[in-house]
Amino acid sequence: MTDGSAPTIAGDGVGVLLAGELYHTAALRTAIGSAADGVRTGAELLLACWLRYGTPGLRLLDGRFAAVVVEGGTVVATTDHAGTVPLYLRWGTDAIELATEAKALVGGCHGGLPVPGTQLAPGLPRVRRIQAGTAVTMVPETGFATAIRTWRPPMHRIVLPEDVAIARVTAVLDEAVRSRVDGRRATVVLSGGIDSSSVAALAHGVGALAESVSLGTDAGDEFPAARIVATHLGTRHAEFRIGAEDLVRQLPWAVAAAEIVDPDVLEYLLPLVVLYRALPGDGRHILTGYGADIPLGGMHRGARRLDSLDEVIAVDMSTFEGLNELSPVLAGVAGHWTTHPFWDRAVLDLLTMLEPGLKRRHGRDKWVLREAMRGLLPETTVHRPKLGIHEGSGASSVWTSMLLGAGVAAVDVPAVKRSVAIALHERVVGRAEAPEDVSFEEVLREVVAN
Ligand code: IOT
Ligand code: MG
Repeated sequence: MTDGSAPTIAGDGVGVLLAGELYHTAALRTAIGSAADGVRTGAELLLACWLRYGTPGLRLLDGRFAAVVVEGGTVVATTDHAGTVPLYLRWGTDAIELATEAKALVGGCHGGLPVPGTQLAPGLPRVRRIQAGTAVTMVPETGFATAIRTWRPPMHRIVLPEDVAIARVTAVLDEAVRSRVDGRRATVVLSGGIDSSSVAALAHGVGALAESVSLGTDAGDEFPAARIVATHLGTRHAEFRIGAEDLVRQLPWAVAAAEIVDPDVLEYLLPLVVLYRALPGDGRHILTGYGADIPLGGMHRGARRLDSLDEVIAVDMSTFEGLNELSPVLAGVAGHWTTHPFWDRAVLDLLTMLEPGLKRRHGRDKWVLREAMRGLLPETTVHRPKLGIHEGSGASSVWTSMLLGAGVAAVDVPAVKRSVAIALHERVVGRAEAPEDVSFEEVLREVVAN
């Protein structure tokens, strides 16, 4: 799972493997100095950084990656600040196996013992996930393991004048988009909400927006809102409409890609997986607006008071681990690469740190972002209220009606959704069955019958 450049490199007795990409590399090159001269790929830069700084140097890396460094008898496995590229570990009696998909590590009868900086993967007793913002050092010979944190969500909040906060958000998000496109042409998955519209406008601003794409179903769409943005920017835009029940039938794909059992999160990820699979062409470079709601409290429309808003933000920022919402596998199953500017390290730090009164202000949610984008987007987009992807696409409601149609009582729907997710996970992750061989309806019938 990489951006296409050579993922492995060896030098000075050190081997590195980089799954993903580094951003904002100019500053890192300066810090490394002449050893960075002639360095081209992310893996080469990681190696140069390692040779100069060692394990603590992993704290300098800013990107979307999982990486492994092998030196002498030591193996170091690390994730980016937010673990956006999942990294799984199985430490058996004679080998350490690492993979960006848990399903690659099932089977075998060893592994699963506690390792610092890791958590058990759901439903897989021998597979552990390297935590977000963590580097785990392992010595296979002795069984020794230790971990350091490379990032933590900020807990403090900063107070800024409105204009300063707005300018900082604009600058940091613009830089995140620039660093992510880096001369390439990008597709933006566009709902027409403020998050994805910001990304589309900034990508267009640097001449990198090849096309925006929107998903709708026969149960609902946000096509008009997305079209307003594309028309305003004057960019190419495509709409994909699919039957809502057919969308829900693709749940095995979403579970296989996300490798999670949380039904709420699966409802967010399912429409995206379906859209990625519907896109024509191969190897697209896709930008999303995903994740903006987490540091900005966008999902919590009910949290009116600033104390409760900041509290839910703190909770969301400490519970995203292992949900794999930003995993590249979601689009990787369709041969595309994704990246998420709102979870750029500097963007995430700033948005999290801003005091909640800048996030809910003058009666608006995500106020500071809306103001930052005012000059780039139509007024209707700047003011458009939040609509979740699971609502706009009908993913939640149609999954519910399919359960009701299968005889599930309304009160049992949430529990049955979870049971279906667990049963699907058992097959497409636990037994690594191909998602095309797993029928949603068959799994649902089995769950209902038990
Ligand atoms: P939402 O914010 O609606 O969508 C996430 C991204 O998916 C959008 O920014 C956009 O890039 C893309 N997208 C959404 N709808 C469409 C569409 N119809 N067509 C094309 N692209 C679309 C959940 C949510 O409401 O999604 N995501 C939250 C976080 C969930 C909470 N997670 C957590 N607490 N760990 C978010 O922050 O984006
Ligand atoms: Mg959003």
